Amino acid sequence: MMATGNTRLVRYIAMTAFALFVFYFVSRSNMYTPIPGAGQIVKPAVQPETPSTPKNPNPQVPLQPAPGSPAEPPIKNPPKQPTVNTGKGDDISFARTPSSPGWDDLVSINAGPRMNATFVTLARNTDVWDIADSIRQVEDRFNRRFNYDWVFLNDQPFDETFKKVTTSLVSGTTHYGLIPVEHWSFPDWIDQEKAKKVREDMKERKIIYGDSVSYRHMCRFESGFFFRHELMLNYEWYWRVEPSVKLFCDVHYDPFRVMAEEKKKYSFVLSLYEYHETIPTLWESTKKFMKNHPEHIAKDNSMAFLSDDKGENYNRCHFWSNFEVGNLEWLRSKAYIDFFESLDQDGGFFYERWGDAPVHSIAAGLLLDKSEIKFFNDIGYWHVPFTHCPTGEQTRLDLRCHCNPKDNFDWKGYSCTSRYYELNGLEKPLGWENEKD
Ligand SMILES: Nc1nc2c(ncn2[C@@H]2O[C@H](COP(=O)(O)OP(=O)(O)OP(=O)(O)O)[C@@H](O)[C@H]2O)c(=O)[nH]1
Ligand SMILES: [Mg+2]
Repeated sequence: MMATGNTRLVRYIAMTAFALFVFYFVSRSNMYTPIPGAGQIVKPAVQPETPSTPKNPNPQVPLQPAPGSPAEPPIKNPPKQPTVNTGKGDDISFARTPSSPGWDDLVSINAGPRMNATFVTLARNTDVWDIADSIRQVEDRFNRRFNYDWVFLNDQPFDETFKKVTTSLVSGTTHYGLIPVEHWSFPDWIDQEKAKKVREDMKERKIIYGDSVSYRHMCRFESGFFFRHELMLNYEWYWRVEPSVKLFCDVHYDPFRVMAEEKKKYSFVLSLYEYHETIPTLWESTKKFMKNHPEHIAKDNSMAFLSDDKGENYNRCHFWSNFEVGNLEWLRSKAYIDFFESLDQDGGFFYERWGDAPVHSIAAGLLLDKSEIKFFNDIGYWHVPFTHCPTGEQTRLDLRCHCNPKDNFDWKGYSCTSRYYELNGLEKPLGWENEKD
């Protein structure tokens, strides 16, 4: 009996100890299980103190394999990247106004998601120091906190100096591509003799770059091929940068992400009138395209930006394409490719001197909904000889701009930016009247 009683007592003690033990574990694990949506602290995707990964600031968005490397064939249809992981509105990675959290932090690697995006520059080896200047500005004002890649394209192989200098300056990964000869030569339907006569004639008439063959290849490449280069197939968004440009203001937010969130496809900071002599028949070709492909013309397009008589004549307004942030999938779309190929067949890249700026602009104006074109007032920019200095003193102070507002081209007589505002029913930024001619 005694033994039985003792055994029972021991069993009770053991069971009680076990029950307490189980209770302890359950209660502890409850304490540390995050309750969805209950305000737990989520670590930012990027820890600023992990300098070993500066080239991939967002581990949730894996870096692309080195494009173009022999072992890694280019991704023809890049998988859709997770683009935006927060709703509109401000968060710590998306400071758009001085009252946004994180506005004052211009040092840490930005914690937000990254877009599948790259800078892109077409350049010659001799452009190295001029592009170094541009990169330094882009890095200091924006990319040192975002570390986006940079693709360099050239019709000749890049030399070691070019690669060394640019790689040392870019905070993201750099890629160097050779342009295939088919993208930088006369198509077989072009009459070489006729093209030569045009160049000689333009030289006599002193038309800028009128006698240059390479300038024409450059304009045709930027119009129809850069976005199809194998290195570019890996990306969805691009920001074009030319040698010797300036950025005047801090860029606090990610312009690629702004484009995606606002459903934009093309953007600009400067617009102006093209020289008539370089594009006498561009609009005739455009009208032919519109007739042949009415299916590509957007219903709510920006014809009023391009024409003052509902499409009969081109007013020569265009977005200046040496600065562009845009969507590569739009440029690779059937609509855009049909447009480019139709123009290319007509031969005006060689029989005249069609620039990529009016070509991109007419495409954006006709193939996109007008709401898909963005004007970045807050990106201060200069490419000889024009300045875009943000309108509005408070904006310039908040963004620490170092441009003279008197130089702002936007509201001068030769700019087309007023038309963009009017066409889109936008209110011009405060203070614009003080910056007219
Ligand atoms: N690889 C290569 N790049 C070129 C060539 N010509 C021009 N580019 C690049 O194409 C872009 C446009 O050329 P630019 O010479 O700047 O033309 P632009 O802006 O109309 O004229 P500028 O007022 O002289 O700047 C720049 O990024 C140049 O570096 C060329 O023959 N080969
Ligand atoms: Mg230039």
